[in-house]
Amino acid sequence: MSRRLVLAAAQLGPIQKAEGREVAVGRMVRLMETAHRRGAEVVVFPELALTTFFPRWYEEDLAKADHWYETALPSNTTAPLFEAARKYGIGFHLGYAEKTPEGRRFNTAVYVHPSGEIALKYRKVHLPGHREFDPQRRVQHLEKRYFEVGDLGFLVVRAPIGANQVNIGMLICNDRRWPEAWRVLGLQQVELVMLGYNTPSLNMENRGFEAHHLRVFHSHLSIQAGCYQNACFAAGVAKAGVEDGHELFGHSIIVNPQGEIMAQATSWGDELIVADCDLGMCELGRKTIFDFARHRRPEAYGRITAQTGSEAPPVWTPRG
Ligand code: CDT
Repeated sequence: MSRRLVLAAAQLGPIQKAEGREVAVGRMVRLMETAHRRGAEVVVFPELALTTFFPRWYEEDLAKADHWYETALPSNTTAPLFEAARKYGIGFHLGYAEKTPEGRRFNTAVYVHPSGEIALKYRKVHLPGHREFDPQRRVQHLEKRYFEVGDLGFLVVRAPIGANQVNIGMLICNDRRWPEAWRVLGLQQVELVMLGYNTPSLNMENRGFEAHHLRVFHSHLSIQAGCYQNACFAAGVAKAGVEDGHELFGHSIIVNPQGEIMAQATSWGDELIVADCDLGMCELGRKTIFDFARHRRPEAYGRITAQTGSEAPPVWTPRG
């Protein structure tokens, strides 16, 4: 019997610094209504979906940044998302800034079942950017200041979505560029990777020119390769458009296990894209070219976990 999943990626247009969470939540509820009308069983929202991408703003005193974080889910402000999920029978993925009761801060995502229960939580592992104010940069990217490295690993859980049990995993933004992260999910037979991102249209490090179009190309390349090499679907979902004067690219996509783009956002605003996913497609790769049990050679991969930075190779010189 075929296992089909109607998957929606809900791209969000910009959220300005001055806007309250209720504005974003209202827009997200409208996207959930649209998703329901279009038959979706799950909606994936972007990274840090409730606020502007605040790591672009430097705050000397971390406590003064507290207002960007959620201390509970649901809260009064986020409750409408949970109500919409229950009303429409749709699960949703939400990226948000988490502050724990112990005061720890993470860039976090959850998958919420229509019942309102959290079936999976993930805390971003690959934090890009820097910790201190960097005068060389055109725009700051202070994720290393505002978040700790995620401590939950790359988990996969088999959870109900619509009529199916689906192996779901998560990555957040910069994680998508690291094949190791995808492979850890692949080793747990992930079928659907939920992945939100906030990526500036321009390289802000000011250390050389990177063409505008390559930014989107590298994002798609990473997601498409991750899906193909791990025989899974992914929803890669952007926050897009000009936020606080700084442009984030959209181009949200849904990708199948062949690495093909099934649906792509065409605007830089709030936009829902939907794809009808045959989960059985995950089996072909898993049983043939990426049959890990038959073909992987972990004894040759020692450097992957033993080493962080790259090392220069030995020098060979011809004898004669
Ligand atoms: N949010 C996030 O992880 N963005 C990064 C931007 C990298 S530039 C410091 C990304 O990899 O898309």
